[in-house]
Amino acid sequence: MQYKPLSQADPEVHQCIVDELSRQRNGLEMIPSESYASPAVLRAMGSIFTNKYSEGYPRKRYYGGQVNTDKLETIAIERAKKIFKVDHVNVQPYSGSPANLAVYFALCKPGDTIMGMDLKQGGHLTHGCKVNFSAKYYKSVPYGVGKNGYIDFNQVRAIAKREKPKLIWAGATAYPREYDFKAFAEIAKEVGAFFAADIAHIIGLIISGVHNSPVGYADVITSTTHKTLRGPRAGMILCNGNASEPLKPTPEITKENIPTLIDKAIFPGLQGGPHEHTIAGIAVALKEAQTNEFVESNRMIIKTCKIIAEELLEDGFNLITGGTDNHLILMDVTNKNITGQEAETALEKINISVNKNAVPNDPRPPFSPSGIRLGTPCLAMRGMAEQEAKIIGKCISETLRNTNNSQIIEKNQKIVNELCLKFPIYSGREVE
Ligand code: DSN
Repeated sequence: MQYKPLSQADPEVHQCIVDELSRQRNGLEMIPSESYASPAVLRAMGSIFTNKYSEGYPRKRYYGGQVNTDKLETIAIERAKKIFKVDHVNVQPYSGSPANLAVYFALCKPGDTIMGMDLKQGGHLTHGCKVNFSAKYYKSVPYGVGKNGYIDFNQVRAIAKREKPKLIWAGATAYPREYDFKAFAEIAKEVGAFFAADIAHIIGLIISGVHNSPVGYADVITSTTHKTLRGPRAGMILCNGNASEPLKPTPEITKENIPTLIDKAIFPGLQGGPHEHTIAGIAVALKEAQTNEFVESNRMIIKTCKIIAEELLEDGFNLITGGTDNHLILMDVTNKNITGQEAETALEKINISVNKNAVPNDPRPPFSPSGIRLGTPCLAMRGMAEQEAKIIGKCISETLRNTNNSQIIEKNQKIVNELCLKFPIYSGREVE
């Protein structure tokens, strides 16, 4: 069979990829949930493993021809087990939301009470937001943050004692501080709940030892693999204990049975054939995550984030919790007489991508919230360090204080362009 290169086979799609590559190269990506997958990860993901059906798990499949998929999936599993020092890993979730759905499916019955951080206070949709399956099929009793923006553990404990949830989640999408997994575990134990930690945002920080780990505290840990892990868009579930034979009936919902319950929830409970090409990308990302370069880059994510936070604080910006411990900043911009949407648009003009975001107890509507969320994973991955963080902090501050001043916009656009040229991404032809 004769194949044409993509540029000839489908010039329209090829052009979209070329244009997106140019956008990524020429702008500063500061949406904290984004990252750059390496060319090796991209290569693995775009491989011929996409052709293969492999329902089941290594050595227990429903289709033949699994000699290479078994080897591949086992490599990914073993790498994750080694990194996190856990007994059991499932690398088949299609992404973070399906991974979380599997936790519910494994550990709860419809109608059970579940508890996660309120979306309006920084939590994730799948942790019990009222428009999501997690609140439609379960009774959601959310917790939030205190006046200082930090998770209020007195409130978490009080709600847990009152509502007796079956499952408590730690993890969020817009929380700028370190999570106290031990405190969550203690509360879960007090009320007899399962404790799930969703580490999607901070997985790279945990691997690099710059954020504490939920291993040893959480009964089950979920993550995406495309945020600070820098892998493909997918998910992963980690736990301790051993899974029993998948062909046996689903066991009782107990802590000891979690590995089996999770495996059965993913397949055949929720998903069909695993995306082995994506699992190939996860395996490569997990190998890269064991390098010094990965660890150093994650250290730099936090350092640069703190520097940008300091610059913004100096100029009177209102940072939720007054700063950051991790890779992201959540900032209420209304004291500068702009909305989150206006801030996002102004920064887009200087080629910095951030996202508008609600702040805790936001009086404004979700489509036009009071804040923005920004972060440094992509900056550090480009090799930017303290000096560049200072420059970027100043650019953001000046732009947001002068959203209608075209000269200032132009000046900062130039600074951003120069930084992008000095710290290129995908500079070879390997991803074109
Ligand atoms: N949408 C992701 C984020 O941006 O944080 C969470 O799923």
